[in-house]
Formats: sequence, structure tokens, C-alpha cells
Amino acid sequence: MVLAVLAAALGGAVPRTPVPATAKHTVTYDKYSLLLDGKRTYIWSGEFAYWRLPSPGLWRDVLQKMKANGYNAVSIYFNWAYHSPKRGVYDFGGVRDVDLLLDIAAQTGLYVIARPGPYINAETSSGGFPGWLSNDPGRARSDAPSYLAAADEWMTRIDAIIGRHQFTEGTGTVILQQIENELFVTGAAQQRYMLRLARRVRADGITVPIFHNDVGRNGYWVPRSSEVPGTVEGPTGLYAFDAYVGPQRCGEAPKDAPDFGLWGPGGAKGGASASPRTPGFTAEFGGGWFDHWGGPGAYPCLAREAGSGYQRVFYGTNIANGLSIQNFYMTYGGTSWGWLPSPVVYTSYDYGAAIDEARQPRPKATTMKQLGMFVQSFAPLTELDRGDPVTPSSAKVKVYHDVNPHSGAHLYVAMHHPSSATTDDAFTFPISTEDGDHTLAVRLNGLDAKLLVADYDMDAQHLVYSTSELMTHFAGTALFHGRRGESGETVLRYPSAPAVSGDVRSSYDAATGDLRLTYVHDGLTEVRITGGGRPPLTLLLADDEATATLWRQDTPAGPVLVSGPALVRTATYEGSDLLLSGDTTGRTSLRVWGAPPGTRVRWNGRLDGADPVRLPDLVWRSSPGSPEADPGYDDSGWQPAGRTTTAATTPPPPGEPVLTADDYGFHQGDVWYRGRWTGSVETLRIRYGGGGAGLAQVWVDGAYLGQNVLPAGKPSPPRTATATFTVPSSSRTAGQHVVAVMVRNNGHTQDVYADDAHKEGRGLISTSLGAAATWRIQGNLGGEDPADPVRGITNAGGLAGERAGVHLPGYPDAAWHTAAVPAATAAPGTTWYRSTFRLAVPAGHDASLGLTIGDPGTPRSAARYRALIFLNGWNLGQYIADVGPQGTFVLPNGILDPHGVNTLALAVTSDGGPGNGLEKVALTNLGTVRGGVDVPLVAAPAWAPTGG
Ligand code: IPT
Repeated sequence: MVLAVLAAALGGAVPRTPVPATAKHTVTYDKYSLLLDGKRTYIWSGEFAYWRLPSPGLWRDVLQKMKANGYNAVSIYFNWAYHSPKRGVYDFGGVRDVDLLLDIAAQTGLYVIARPGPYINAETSSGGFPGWLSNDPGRARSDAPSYLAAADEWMTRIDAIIGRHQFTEGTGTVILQQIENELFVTGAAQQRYMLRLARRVRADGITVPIFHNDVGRNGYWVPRSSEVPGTVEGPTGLYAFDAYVGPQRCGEAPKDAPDFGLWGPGGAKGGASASPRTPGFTAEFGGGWFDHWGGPGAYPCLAREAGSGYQRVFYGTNIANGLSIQNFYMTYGGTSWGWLPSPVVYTSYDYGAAIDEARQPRPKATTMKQLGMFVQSFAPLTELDRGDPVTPSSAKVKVYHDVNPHSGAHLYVAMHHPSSATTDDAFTFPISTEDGDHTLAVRLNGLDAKLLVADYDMDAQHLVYSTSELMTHFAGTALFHGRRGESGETVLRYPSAPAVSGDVRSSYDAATGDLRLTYVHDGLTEVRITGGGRPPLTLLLADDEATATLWRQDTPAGPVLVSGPALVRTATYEGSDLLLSGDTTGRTSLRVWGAPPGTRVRWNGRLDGADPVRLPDLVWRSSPGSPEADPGYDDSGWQPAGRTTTAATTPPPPGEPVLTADDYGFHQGDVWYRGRWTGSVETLRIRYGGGGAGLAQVWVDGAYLGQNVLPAGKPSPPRTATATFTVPSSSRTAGQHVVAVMVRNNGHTQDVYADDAHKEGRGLISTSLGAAATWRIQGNLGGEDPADPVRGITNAGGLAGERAGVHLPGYPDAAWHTAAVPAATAAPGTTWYRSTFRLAVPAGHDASLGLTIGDPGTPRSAARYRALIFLNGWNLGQYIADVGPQGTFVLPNGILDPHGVNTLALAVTSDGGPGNGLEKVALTNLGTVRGGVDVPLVAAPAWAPTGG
């Protein structure tokens, strides 16, 4: 049924509708779980970085996808650098509107774990420290007064926003706040710093519990009440740790899932055992892993290898170990657009996560939905004690056993022994509950775990046990699932024989009251059980594939379960109409369980596949882009680079000028230098800092001398290099010479070890000209006051074209010559390409489009060049042909206008060698659905003759 009005009612321009204040709430905890208003709540959270998705309209899309896929919380790093171009200057507008983000999270029904640093790591430049902090003399992440003042500045501002969205205050859904991140230097200076942060947070009005994220399991920054030998106490209420113990390289053999619970090896290094009085809490547990410059292009395979089997085994082990707060890093990784990446990563931060960079839920999202709905439905999980040991019939498997001390419900988590084994094993194991002794027949085929429950009062029913996994239930409806083709057995207890209809075998044992259902998981089987002295039950038995299109939505009038669409985003009642919104990818029928009889179900569009999306060919114009190399170029407006002191960890030799870009307020993007000296030199040696796969190009008297490229690689690529160039004989003369150098700064090093690594210099550090040359420097227009405050500091680089606004929509390129792409070669230095194209994505569709450069089948090409990709003025990433591995770049709607004219600009930087020119460039469709959310275009300035 088509109801156009519905889309309007549910969508609209990213609305600023603050969450109405309700009564205040409480967030408390004990050793088992968090309690929200006294109610034990399992927190199943996914990490999302708003700053890696510069389109607020799409925040709702991702958060709705998370909610629909079983998450009840979102964990968010707030990135200081993203908001602060200059000391004292903060921007929380436009794509940086975190107030809006927290509103959307609340409207979507997600709790928020707020993680504002100040240090976040996160594979972003300087680990989230603003560029200007590189110039601060005080040691970061210590109690150095200048650093504390800087940190206070950020915390006060971000706390003010987070504070407005606290669950405790009745104005939002923030339930926890982290201070710092993975601070594993724990000396007196850090102790004082942590205390200062906690006091700051409280003084700023944060009333939710505070925690820190311990890097791995060191027992650092545990609450003072922990009293575990070997731990370091901190001003925290909760203890949390992170764990990246799953796949990190393609094709790796599966690893064993460790026991990080109270019952594991124990003590300070055992995870939750470091803090036995607080709930087991993984602030980050691997939802994938990051890939690096020059890497294999690991995301698709990481997504598979950190997929369903890994999730069940590892997250299931955490559940079995009593952990009740789990956050998965990442759940949507997004894009390190502009100059966000730290030296280790390239543009895509897809992470192999449950939702891919192009916002498409992967098959592993369905497993998260199964697990997430289970942990929220099976309330006994929030209070688990270890049960009696269970001995299965095969030594090739093991079974964890937990019991809820109040309800008596049991949890059994079965997996291979070791858990990494991938054999096909059928086995049995005995259970002994208040319902008697039973034997469960279970199969584990491949990397897998099964989370089974027994002796469970399920609404008005009583479940004796099931060898199918419980996904969710509410009055009158229960959904279990299993692997396709595997048999299952579900036993429910009834005072008298009930009637059973549906495709199962059933038998009733009057002596025990057990109704035994046996079946094979195959698609979706609906079983109806009536009579027997209990209210009727619709029992849904699904194979895993069938759960992909099963959605639970909670409305004020109770939950419904919907089957059919590719996604169900929202459900609301309007009178006796149930309004559903979501996405479809094919013709589908709609089934709803749980709605009152007589409900009319309405869907926000046609229940059909997506219409075709036609993508235009791109036509290009081009223009040279390195005028700075010309000896006659007028650099009189550039800053003289003659400082004598620096906070950088890479000062020049004594007596030589400080050249590093940060000292002149240029903290990100490309930076140009022009130096003058008198006399003849044969060679020119430069030392420069360029981050991962960074580069320097050198000209003398207008002649191109060559380039140097920093090697890419893991885990810690070199970020500075020394390179020597031969000066051509024509320039080996007495008299004055001009050297021009362009340095690409691919990000500041993260401060992982709290040793000020982010202060490693970027741009030129020193040259063999020493004190004999005088220099000028130019980076992004305006430096710390970026000329384009809307796209902001993240977008700002110092190429001449960027300073002239060549990347902006509306730049007058009519005089540029038309360019053939692919191009046989390019001039040394930078060449700009521009293309304007019109899109007409059908209305009511969400097409996620990308730009592919080169051959999408290979992670790197033989061509030696790189390209910055600007869409409508936004720097959406960097392609490095010969380093790779990324060839396809996501163009997010909101920045992209799917219904209008768009402008692409590419800054191609080449050494000018044969073949080192722009390869084929094409628009690509990364996934289209009928549906989506309303995505307003992000307002940003176009080119104007006076500005830009
Ligand atoms: C942990 C960080 O907390 C997080 O910010 C991110 O960098 C993540 O790792 C990796 O993606 S650091 C830990 C693995 C040493």
C-alpha cells in the first residue's frame, strides 16, 4: 500500500526536536549489571563515529539500522580535533552538531556511551588532539598546566552538550561517560590528570557513572572499591577494558575466545576480574579491525572472518562469562574523510564492521540482531552466577553454564573446545534444572557457538529448554532460530495437553507436562499452540537466513514482529493503523505478529525492489596546479618561516630555522615551502614529516627534481624521512636560487604511549641548506582560521587550487581544456580535474554511490600518482594508485545531491613519469534500496570571486 504522506510524517529535514524532559532517572550498578531506574539492563552497544560520516541526515539512517539490528546503545567518541581549529575556538554546527546527534540517538531509542577523550586514539590524526595542541609545550595526557588548561577547554564545552542529553537528568539517553582512553602510563602525573578530568566532568554537571577504557587487560584505572592486588585505582565508578582478540589479518587461523569474566583466570589482568564489584564491561570489543596504507584491502574478508561464527563464539563467551555491557568497535566505521586519518589508515574506515562504509548492513548484522535481541529479551542474563560444570558427550566441545540466582533460569553456551575449532560435531549434554533432568542434542558445524536457555518463564509460558536459540519473545509470540538444515527441539510445559498446529512433530507427556516439538530449521515455520491451560502462543522457528528479514519494533502499545522487508526502521500506531517504515530490496510481503486484531498495517511506500539508478559518465576538464614551483611565483603573502623554537619532538639542528608546519598554524593537508639561497650546491637534502605514505616533491629554479614517498606499512609506518636530490647543473651557479617543496601531510602520529608522539614534525624539518636559506611557508588558507569554516579544519589543505577554491562548486572552469581520462601521464606536481554531473536517483530511494578510480579488481596499480577527491568542495579521501589498497570512495548523500548537479574535483599529484596519470574514473552504485531516510543537503559555500 503506498502512502506518500507517511514519509513526510516520519522524515522531514533533520529536525531539531529536543527530547522533551521527562522525570529524572537513575543509573546504578552492582557486580552483575547496570540498573536503569532500578531495572537491570543488558547493554549491547555499537561504536559509531559521527565525524566519519559528514552528513547529519545519514546519522539517523545508521542509528536506525543499529537499533533495528538489535543494538540498544551507541558508543560515541567525540573528536576534539574535529571541533577545534584553534585554541579557544569550537564549532558544534553543521556536520559537527553533536546536540542533534544525541537527539537522534534518543529518538531512535538508543542509550549513549559518551567517550569525549580528551584523547581517543581511533586511528585519527593525533588520536583526536587538535592540531594546535602540537604547539603546546606541556606533555599531553599528564598534569602539565598548559595541557590541563587545553583539556579543560574541550571538556567543559563537550560536557555542556553531553550533559544536556543525560538519562539521569531526564533529557536524553546518555548513560555512561568515559574519561581518557587507554592511558597505560600510570605515574603520579597521570594520576593527578585523571583525577582532574573526573572532577572536571562532575563540575560540568555530568551525573552518569564515569569509566575509563583499559588498553587490553591491565587492571588500570579500576574504581577505588575494587581492592584487587596489582590494579591501579582511578577516579572511576566502573571499570572497562578493550579486547581485539579476533581476526586482524585475512586468512588467519581462527583464534581462541578468552575468558574475560569474573570467573576467568582472574585478578588484575583477567578483564572483569580486575573490578569484582562492578559489571563486566568491554568498552571496545573487536567488531572488525582496521586496514592500513599499502594493506591488502582487508575489509570484505575481515567482515567475513569477524562474522557470524566469530561473533557468536567471542561475544557469546563474554555473555557466558557474565559480561553485561558490551560495545563493539566498530559497528559503522565510516570514512576518514579530509585529513582525519592517522598515519596508519587510509580513507576507508570500513573496519569490516556490521554495517559497511556505504551504510549497507552485512550478513554479520543479522547475527548481531539475533544476539542483541536475545540479550535484551532474556532478562536472566543480567544477573548470572556460574552454574555447575556440564560435561558434554564429546571432548571436542565445551559448554559454559550459568544460572540466574533469582529466577533459576539457566544459560548454556556451547562451542568447540578449543573454541577456534571448525569441525562438524554432533553431541549431547545433560542439564539438570527445576524442570528435571534432560539431555540436549546439539550440533556445531564450523566456527560456531550456541546460546541455549532452560527453565525459563517466558511471558505466560514456561520453556523447559530448547536446542534452538531464543531470539526474542513477548506476550503471545516467541521467536527461536538455528542453522538451516539442523534439527531443533523445543520443550514447553503445560498443565494439560495443548493443541499444536504447524509444521512440527509434537508430543505431550502428561506425567511431566512437557510439550515436545521437534523440527528442522528451514525458512520460517509458524507454530500455533492453544489451550493446555495457558494463553495461546505463536512460536516462530526460523533458520538464520530467515531472521535477516525479521524485525522487532517496540511501540508505546507494545512490541510487534515484522517479517518481509530488508529493514524495518520505525513502527507507530495511528489509531488502529500500524505505520511501518523501512527499506525493501525486492518485492516482498509483509507479515506482522503482535498487533491487536483488526490492525491495519501501512508501509511507507511500495513493497518492491529498487528502480534502476542510472549513473552518468564523467566528463573532465583539467588545469595545471603547482604554480608555486615557478621561480617567479609571488610568495610575498606567505609567512616567513624563521622561528627559532618549537614544541615539536623533531627540532632542526641548532641555529637552523624551524620549518615544521604546525609552528606556523598549518596542521593538516598539503603545505608548500619556498626557500632562497645564494651560491652553488650540488645536492639538496631534506628531512620531512609526512605521516603514512606521505610525500615531498622538490623543484629548484622551476626544474622538477623529484619526489620522495614515505613507505606504508604496519603496525607503525615511518612518518619522517630524509631524501637527497641532485641539483641540475643549470642551477649550480653563483647567485640566487629558489627551491620549492610541497609536502603532503598524511596525518599526525597518535599519542598511543602518552609520549607526545603527535608532536612529531610535519612538513619540512630541516634541509642541507641549513641556516643559509630563508624560507616562506603556506598551508591551508587561513591556517587555524580556515577560510571555509563550514567544511572546517578537517577539509582544509594548502594546494594553490584549494586556496583558490578550485575544489568548490561553481569555480569557473570554462577556460580549462577538456581532458581525456584515463590520461597517459601527468605533469610533475599537481594537476586539477573537474567534472560536473547531474544525478536523478528515483524519489523514495536510498542509493549509496561511490567513485571508483582505476581497476576496482586490484588493490594497487602500476601508476605512480595520487589524487585527492573533492565532492562539492568536500575532501572525501585520497587515492594512492601504487600504494593502495582503496580504489572506491564512498560519496555520502547530503554531501552528494542524488537529485541534482554535483561537482567532482580531483587533485592529481604525480612525478610526471610515463603512465603516472589519472586512470579510469567512474561512479559506482554501492547499494540501493527503496526507502531510506530524508537526507537534507549539507549547506556549504560555493566558490565566490572574493572568497574561496
Ligand atoms: C584501541 C583504541 O581504543 C581505539 O581508539 C582504536 O584505536 C582501536 O584500538 C583500534 O581500532 S587501541 C588498542 C587496540 C591498542
